[in-house]
Amino acid sequence: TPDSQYADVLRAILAEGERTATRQGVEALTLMQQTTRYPLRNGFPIITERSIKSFWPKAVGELCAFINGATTIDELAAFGCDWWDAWATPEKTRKRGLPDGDLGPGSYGGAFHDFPAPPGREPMDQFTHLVEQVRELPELRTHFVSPWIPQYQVRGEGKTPGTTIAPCHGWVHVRVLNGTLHLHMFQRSADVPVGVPANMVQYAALTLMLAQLTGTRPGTFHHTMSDAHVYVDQLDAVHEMLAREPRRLPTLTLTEEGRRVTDIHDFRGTHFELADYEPHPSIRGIPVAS
Ligand code: UFP
Repeated sequence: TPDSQYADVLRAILAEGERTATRQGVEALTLMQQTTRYPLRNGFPIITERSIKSFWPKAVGELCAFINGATTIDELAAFGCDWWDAWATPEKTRKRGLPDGDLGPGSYGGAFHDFPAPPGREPMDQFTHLVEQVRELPELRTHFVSPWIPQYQVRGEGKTPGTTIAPCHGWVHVRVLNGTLHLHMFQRSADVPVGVPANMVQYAALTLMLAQLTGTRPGTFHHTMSDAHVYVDQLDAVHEMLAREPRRLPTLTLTEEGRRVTDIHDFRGTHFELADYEPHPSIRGIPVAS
């Protein structure tokens, strides 16, 4: 059956969103707390309102890179993800005292893979820890990952954050119920037309990876978008998507090689294959605020 949750979020923002100024200089229609849930047995959440066939593997590659601690655009490119240039321009990195092309230790890779530890302790690799904990104590409600290192997120006059970006997504709560692994991802800031389709793919794919690594069945991907927004320069594209009937969700599965992975760091975007994806045509050039 077709899935209209993504279109429903867009429609809710158009109907109830407040027009507000943003850091990026383009106004946005903003609505707080939109949620979606995708039981993965019903299909995989890759939007059908426009085709993202050409970029879903890059989204998975990006998350794999972050899990491996990537903080530079070169490291991200090595995982097949080439869309970070706008966030690591010399102007942005130098202003924060970072090397060219480096998003900084306060970006996703730093937080996921090298979370700062108290003196005398090793930095924390959060996903290694998560997998170990789920394997050992699946019944716990404490399986949680955070992309947010507060000391690197101070902004304002005279302050220097340790990153060129403030993580938008990646607060992850994993819960295993009767052998089925559910994943809830909280997203602080959600560009619903452009960013969210990629973020949905990333964390639904993560659900498959974690289930594979822990011998559980993939359950539901829950997505909370705290600040869900549409930039006003994206409205034409949004109306175009909403004029299209949502279609049934495709299937994303791990390849044979992917099913043999035993260490979370070894997953790659190429370990997934997509079937039965019959979306509406892509929409080129939807503006992205950086
Ligand atoms: N954004 C996403 N998903 C992402 C990503 C960025 O939606 O994966 F990297 C959007 C959200 C927002 C902007 O429009 O990027 C970040 O701006 P801010 O830091 O002001 O929330």
